[in-house]
Amino acid sequence: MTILLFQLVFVSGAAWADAFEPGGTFTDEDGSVFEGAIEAIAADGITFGCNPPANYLFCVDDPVTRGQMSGFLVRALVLPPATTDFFTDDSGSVFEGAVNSLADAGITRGCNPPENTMFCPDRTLNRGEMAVFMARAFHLPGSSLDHFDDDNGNVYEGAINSMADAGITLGCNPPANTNFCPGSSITRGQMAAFLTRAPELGLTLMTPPPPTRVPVLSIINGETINVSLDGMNQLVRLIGIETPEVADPCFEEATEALSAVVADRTVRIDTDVSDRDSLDQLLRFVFLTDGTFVNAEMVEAGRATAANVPPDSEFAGLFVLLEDQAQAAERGMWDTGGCDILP
Ligand SMILES: [Ca+2]
Ligand SMILES: [Ca+2]
Ligand SMILES: [Ca+2]
Repeated sequence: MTILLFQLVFVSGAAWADAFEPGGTFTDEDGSVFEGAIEAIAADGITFGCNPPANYLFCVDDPVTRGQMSGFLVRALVLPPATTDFFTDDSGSVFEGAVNSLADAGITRGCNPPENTMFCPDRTLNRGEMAVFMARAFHLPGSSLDHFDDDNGNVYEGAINSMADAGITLGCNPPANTNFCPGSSITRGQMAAFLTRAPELGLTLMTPPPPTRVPVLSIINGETINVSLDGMNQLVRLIGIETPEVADPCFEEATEALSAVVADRTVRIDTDVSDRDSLDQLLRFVFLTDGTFVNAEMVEAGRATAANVPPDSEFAGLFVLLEDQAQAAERGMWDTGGCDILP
């Protein structure tokens, strides 16, 4: 079949023949500094081009959209199709299948945390979002270093530092490279270069183990649940958040808030870096099956505070942001008329 298609392509006219030589699959990036990288990922089946069905163009200078990035990663990781429809805003997008595969593998969470009902497939991918995708697709360890100034408090800072640790990226203001420009877009050519530089840096794309689905048996407190995993009861400590201790104000309210979200439900649990904490509890991000990010929801509701414990820092920036918003809006424990924890 492959041979037949190959022959059909080559007998179908002079314009086609021109398109295939001398510079590989695409013609519009011939001579570009990215051509080697682009032709390499094309040869690996990671990209098909930008003018289907002919696909002899790569659109090297176009910004990468979130949908396109999903397509790149799903093909690079050879992820299987998903049976869950995770997002509402990608219906009819050519990338919907790839987006669902990526979400099912736990590599993307959506674009509107903590609800995560949308993916924003047509929006331009920014460098911060790219860092998150790369950190998860390459299983980059968490970082305790702070590489750049302009991402401080940014929801992507943890992933950006992990990427910088791994040597995948330099800053955006050479030669000082003190900034990362997390909000800037990247071109399809730069994306290709990122993907092909990885092996030189000793990095391998790895399909992550899919998030585990477990029934919630009981709620211990606002940051800990008891689940059934592989036939055993296991305590799961929610990563990155902290709720009041048992004797402190707002303890009951935090426990009730978590219970209202996860009691008697099946949840998806997913690791950051560490498997367990010092108390032998599983350290996990907890999601409802519709994608709702429970850890984040607790902070957003003002029932938990952000508590960054490196190396499990993937969402540390998001949690700080949500805590600031909850405090400003006086939600939950920040409500001076409620179970006020403030002195
Ligand atoms: Ca070419
Ligand atoms: Ca969908
Ligand atoms: Ca920083």
